[in-house]
Amino acid sequence: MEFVAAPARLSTADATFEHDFAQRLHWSADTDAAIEQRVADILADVQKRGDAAVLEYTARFDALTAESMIALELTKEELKAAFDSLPAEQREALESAARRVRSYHEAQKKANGESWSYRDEDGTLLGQKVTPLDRVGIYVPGGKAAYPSSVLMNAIPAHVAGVPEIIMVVPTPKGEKNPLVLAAAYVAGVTRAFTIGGAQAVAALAYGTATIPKVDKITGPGNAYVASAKKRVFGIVGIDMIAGPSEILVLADGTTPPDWVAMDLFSQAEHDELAQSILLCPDAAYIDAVQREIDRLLPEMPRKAIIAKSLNDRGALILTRDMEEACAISNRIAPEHLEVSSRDPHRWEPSLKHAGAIFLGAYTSESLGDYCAGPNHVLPTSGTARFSSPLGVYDFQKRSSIIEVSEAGAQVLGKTAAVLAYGEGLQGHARAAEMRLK
Ligand code: HSO
Ligand code: ZN
Repeated sequence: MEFVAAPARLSTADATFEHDFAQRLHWSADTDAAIEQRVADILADVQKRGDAAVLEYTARFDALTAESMIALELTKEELKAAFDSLPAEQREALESAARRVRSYHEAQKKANGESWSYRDEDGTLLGQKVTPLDRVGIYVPGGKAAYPSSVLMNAIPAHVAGVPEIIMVVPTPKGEKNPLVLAAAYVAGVTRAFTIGGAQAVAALAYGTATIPKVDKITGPGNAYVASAKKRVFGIVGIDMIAGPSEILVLADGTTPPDWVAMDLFSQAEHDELAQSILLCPDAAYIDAVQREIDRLLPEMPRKAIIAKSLNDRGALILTRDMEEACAISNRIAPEHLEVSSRDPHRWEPSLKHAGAIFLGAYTSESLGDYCAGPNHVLPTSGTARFSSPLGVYDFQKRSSIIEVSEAGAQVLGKTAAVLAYGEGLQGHARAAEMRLK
């Protein structure tokens, strides 16, 4: 079968631009009421019946039976054996990616993940104490969406944060295990791993069962059931984000070989039919060249059906008046990944405010960031980069305020507090402050 990929051609100079642009960007993340109900039932059942319920759902949905949950635990030896079974090239790639991701997150911890304090003029000590979460759960999808790289991206920042227990869950339909996923868990320092998935696994982590320890936060991507379950258990446990389909926006000044840009657009389109790949460029001839490369390269792509559907339904090649306008439109989109494919990326970077990750220069293909550059590949999607950040060490830490008021400090603060407390009609507060006045 022949596939054609023709992303929408838009131009900011067209009268219909705003309308066409809004239509391209719009997508529905509507939740399905039937899924919501099923998930609510599964959560309630696991909360009530624990391991027995998890075993039943695992047998039903993954065709994986076990006498007890313990039989579904992957031992440390099994994780190591999976790692040892890989070809040397894959072992080395996993280790080298893990090393770079670890260094990056160690730098992140040093820069904004450490405790701090200061003393004011009265000798009062004020500060913030940063502590890791005690126990986190990492959800890893099974089947075709199983990404070993995502195991690294979730577990390594938790490890660097100092989380002592990292519990991974990964569905293994019919018992089929993905050795790369198990090996990544080994390399990333996962503490325990269970072959369970879906809403039942999220429930087990959130409520705890006789076998599965209750965690403090659940991170990691999943299908609609997993996303719905994570939303529902939020509040009992923390969650990371609910990630939508992948997105790439390439801002090009026309100096990068057009086949490089075409392939970068494919790289996210191949994730999902709902993924979004957009090119913004002030040079019409260059946009034509990229479209020609899309036509030339598509037939070679094993996932051409997914790529074509994603580009046809959600892709766009947008002609702008200049690079300034391209930057402004990029900020409106707030893409998950933003490539500044320009000879002079630092000229444009200061104008770019909203993006999950910014890739500067023609050599910085997004795919390098997806695997091994170092920064996290779990990023805000669907415009949420306007207000949120990549997954990081800070997601596995929390902060406590520290206050140690000196005797001299209590004399000054006591008066201020008492006045405000009386104003609020709270005698107990006022007198607690006043008792410490000389
Ligand atoms: N681009 C994806 C991450 C990924 N890519 C995993 C390849 N494997 C979401 O940002
Ligand atoms: Zn990717």
